[in-house]
Amino acid sequence: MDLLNKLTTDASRGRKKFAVLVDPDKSTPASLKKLAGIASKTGVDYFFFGGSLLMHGKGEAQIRVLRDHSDIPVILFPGSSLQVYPNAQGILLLSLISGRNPDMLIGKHVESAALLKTSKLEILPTGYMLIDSGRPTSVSYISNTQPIPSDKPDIAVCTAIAGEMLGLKLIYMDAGSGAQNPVPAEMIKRVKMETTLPLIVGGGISDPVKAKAALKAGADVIVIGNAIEKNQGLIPEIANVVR
Ligand code: 1GP
Repeated sequence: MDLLNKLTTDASRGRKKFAVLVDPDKSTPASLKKLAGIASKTGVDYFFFGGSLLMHGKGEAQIRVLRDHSDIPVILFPGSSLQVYPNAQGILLLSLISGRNPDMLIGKHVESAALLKTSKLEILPTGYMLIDSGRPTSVSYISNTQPIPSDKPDIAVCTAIAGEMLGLKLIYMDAGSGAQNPVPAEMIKRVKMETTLPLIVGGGISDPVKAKAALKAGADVIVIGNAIEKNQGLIPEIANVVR
């Protein structure tokens, strides 16, 4: 089954999923090999691969390490159109619908469209929503967009509904990497209630309690990066919560 079908079927059946975010700039071949081993044993569902910056050109080699040492699908979560690596299985084609920067809504997509079309990457059209997390994050700075205020669930709901009506297939609510506060449970709950798309939630989920809160509120997939970079021992604990 392809990635999008599986994500959609699993979400409709209430099967929660766990994605580990791999930031290429913070990874080495040795750390990725170790990560792939732990993640395979503990039942991580996806690797999301990407970051706000790109300090080197080793992405393709890094993905090869992950794929050589695990069967977990690698899905690109690109911080820019420079981060399109053909040896991943899929790509979150992000339209930053919480912002009003035309480049992030459609411009970058036009630039990469021909390349993506000829690649073997599965395209996962994603409505990407940044949620305020209490302080500026790299992604709001780099994307030159304002996040949705965390106490405005109505704005989040209407943004997600608009994304669904435009034909996007996934919604990703992100407080940003290393966020001070994760996306509020109330906001997750409202967006889940008012839309039918699989809901990905990430940013600032740093322990099993926060993971459980996001899942219970309605997240179908939780994404964790920072906390796992600091402590890979967290993976089995989070995997338990997800199961
Ligand atoms: C950020 O959702 C991801 O885009 C993950 O965030 O690094 O805070 O876990 P963290």
